[in-house]
Amino acid sequence: VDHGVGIRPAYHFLPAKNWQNDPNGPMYHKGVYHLFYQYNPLGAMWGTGNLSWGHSVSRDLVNWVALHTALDPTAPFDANGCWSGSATVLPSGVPALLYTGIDAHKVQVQNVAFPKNPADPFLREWVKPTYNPVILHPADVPGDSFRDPSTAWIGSDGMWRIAVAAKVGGPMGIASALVYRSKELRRWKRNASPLYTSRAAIMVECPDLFPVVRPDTEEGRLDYASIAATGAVRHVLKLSVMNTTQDYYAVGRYDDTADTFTPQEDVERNMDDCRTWRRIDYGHVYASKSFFDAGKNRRVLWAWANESDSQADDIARGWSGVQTVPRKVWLDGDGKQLRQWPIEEIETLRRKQVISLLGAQVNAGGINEIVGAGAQADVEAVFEIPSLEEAESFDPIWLLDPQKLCAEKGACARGGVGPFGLLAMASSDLREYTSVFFRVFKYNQKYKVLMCTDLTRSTTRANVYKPSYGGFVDMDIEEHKRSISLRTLIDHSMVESFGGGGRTCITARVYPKHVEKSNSHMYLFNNGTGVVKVSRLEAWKLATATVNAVPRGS
Ligand code: DQQ
Repeated sequence: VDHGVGIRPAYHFLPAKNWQNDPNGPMYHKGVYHLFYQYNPLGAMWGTGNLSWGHSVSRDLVNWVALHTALDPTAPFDANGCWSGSATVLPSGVPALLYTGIDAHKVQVQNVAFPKNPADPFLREWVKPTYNPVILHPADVPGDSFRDPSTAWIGSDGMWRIAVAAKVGGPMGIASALVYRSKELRRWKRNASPLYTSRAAIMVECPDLFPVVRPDTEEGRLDYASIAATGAVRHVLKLSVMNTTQDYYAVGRYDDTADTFTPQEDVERNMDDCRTWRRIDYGHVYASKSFFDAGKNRRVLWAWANESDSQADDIARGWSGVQTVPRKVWLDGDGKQLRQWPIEEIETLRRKQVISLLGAQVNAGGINEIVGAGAQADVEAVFEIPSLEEAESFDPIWLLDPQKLCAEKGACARGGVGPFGLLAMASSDLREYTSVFFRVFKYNQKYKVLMCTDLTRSTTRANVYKPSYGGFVDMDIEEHKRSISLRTLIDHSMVESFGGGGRTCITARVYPKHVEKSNSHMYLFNNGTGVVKVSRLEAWKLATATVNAVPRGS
């Protein structure tokens, strides 16, 4: 029995086999993109340690060649695992990797590694200097809660800085992003004040600090977070919170003298509790990490999408864990939120356009097939709502939990304006489908847009996690001519959606049963009381990318 039939992604990044989790050290170096990742060479489970850094290279961020593991747990300072970390391209052009080692005593320490031969275009071999570890866990941080060094940046005094996640002050400590400073990445000194703390979060992981500018302002080279936070430049701090397994971010100001990050004020959010911040993705991703792509002067983010079926299923299939498509990220014109969009290179996989139409409509209760889109597709739709009169009224209690609201008001629950959107990975009898949709509510003389990916009908298989994911789309729908866009990338078990031009992203893993024997269908649907216009609809079948040179599982 081939357990992976129809499920293995065809253009998302995953190794040939085995377990992967966090993206590590993404970088652009002399025309080559590198992606490292948490990897278990021994099987399809996370295991009890002993993780390596898998390593692949690419010229286009779409097709990847697998190299040997870059870091393996071979030294006393990483004997029990090479955990997450980041790459920093030094001004000399030579990159360095900073990562967490689980040492021989199972204590977390920070290490550095350099390319053995910096002239090798693929940087195949990495050396770990014997002077490692470069940072030991401080006395006020438990040895199991000190990890994930960020990409280094240069402060106003010319010194390097990194952020390291830590739980400060004993077992019930305070989640902190500590800052360490160094002249040469070898001798590090901890700053007295952390970059940011959040008592409520307890422990954070994989901190990422980066500068952003609005697209309507002049773009600088946003490679280091050192760029003075003046004028159009803002900073984003992303933290992965362990106890919710979600990635949160805030736009704010990084003070490059004090090395502190202050989130911008925002009603509805408590800046001291990073679990109330905006989310990188309202679906199933974790441990995201971005890098500056000097080749195209853009910031690109990766994130890990864990499996949502059982570990036994993963082991039977022989692989587990997918990366999202690389996403370009920038600051929205509102100055408060990020926008994310699949890098343009993904469009090179668009082989066959299955539909292109303008000015269609989906009637109330209607469903229209997008013929031929299948299980490897890229769909872009712009929905226009002729009248917002029918919008249901919004209860402010829902602000706290959009996911719960999506669970209460699924695709089948008739609404006023919406639910309307897509049914993807659908079986021909519609016993299985994954719905991605919007619903518009009336709220405070304005409108509130909810986006959901509902997995409750995604598979008839047992032992699969099938929630209804949800997030609000922070946009004024009236100012946008009562229009809202949806782009969804479908890749077998990945359904990755970008709502409102990338303001709200929802990534889901799905395991439909019908794909073992038959094709998948896609539909537009509208379960509201009024007509929804589809002012633009384009869909393509996507080609299979060469990802780590393995034949597909099906
Ligand atoms: N995964 C790594 C850690 C990190 C966690 C270990 C986040 O370094 O904190 O695989 O998923």
